[in-house]
Amino acid sequence: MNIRKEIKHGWMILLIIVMTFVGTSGSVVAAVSNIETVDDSTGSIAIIGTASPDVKANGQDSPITVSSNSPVSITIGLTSGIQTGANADWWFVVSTSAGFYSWVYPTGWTPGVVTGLQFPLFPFSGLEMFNGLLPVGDYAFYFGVDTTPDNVLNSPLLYDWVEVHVIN
Ligand SMILES: [Ca+2]
Repeated sequence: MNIRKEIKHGWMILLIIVMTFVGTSGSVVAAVSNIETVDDSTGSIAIIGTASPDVKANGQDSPITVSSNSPVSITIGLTSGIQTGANADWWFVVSTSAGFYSWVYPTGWTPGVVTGLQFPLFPFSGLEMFNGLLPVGDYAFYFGVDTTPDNVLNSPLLYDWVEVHVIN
């Protein structure tokens, strides 16, 4: 009698395990379609999110102050995350005392806020967009991507910026 009871109990546990697994695996599939996870070298789980642009001035994220005879290097990078391969408008824009300028493929720096190019998102880092002297003034360099590829600056827009202050 006790043995039959234990067998029945065992089947119920197995059934619960199977149902939990089926239920969880459904949730996992749903989650993976939105968020991918990766096991990093530390053994912890890192979440791969949406695209994250990065722009640096002389290797720094924080505002820099330089003299007008010191060259400024502007580098950009992108963590594309789950949006890798998504077609996007790319924006490389600098705000100056003389207005906005945009880096446009293949022309180069152009007055106004203009799409740089349309291209699928991919991960990269350390791409130099500018290296040279800047006249005295305040600048903000922006790098952004929006995944509505229509040559219009619109949402969803992801961007980063860095300030450069040039003094005598
Ligand atoms: Ca757009």
